[in-house]
Amino acid sequence: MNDCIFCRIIAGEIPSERVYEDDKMIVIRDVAPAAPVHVLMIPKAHTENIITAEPELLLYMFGKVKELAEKLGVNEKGFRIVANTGDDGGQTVKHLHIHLLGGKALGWPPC
Ligand code: D5M
Repeated sequence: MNDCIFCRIIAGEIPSERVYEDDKMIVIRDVAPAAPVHVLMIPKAHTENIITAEPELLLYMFGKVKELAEKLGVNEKGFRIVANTGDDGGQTVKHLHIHLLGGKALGWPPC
């Protein structure tokens, strides 16, 4: 998966600002933040998106959201999590990732 940018970030071949890491995932600052707080939860094992991922992995990642929101200081005022999926979902990087955005009042709908 050398052509996968997130696999290369996980391997340390491309720099990133990691805010969290464990054996299953990394969490990095988004390079083009859409909010004052904008990080990406990225599993270490390559899988394309929510459709291809094992349910146990998704459960694990969603189970980490509260801890991350507290760490990033957005748990009290609120935040949004987003998993763009496939072409119609606007997924540009084909390695599963969950956006966590906050730090301001976010608009809806997103586009
Ligand atoms: O979102 C893919 C996201 O990945 C998008 O918000 C930019 C971000 N991105 C792309 N390359 C990098 C690097 N190198 N570091 C940090 N963030 C990055 P999607 O949901 O696929 O549209």
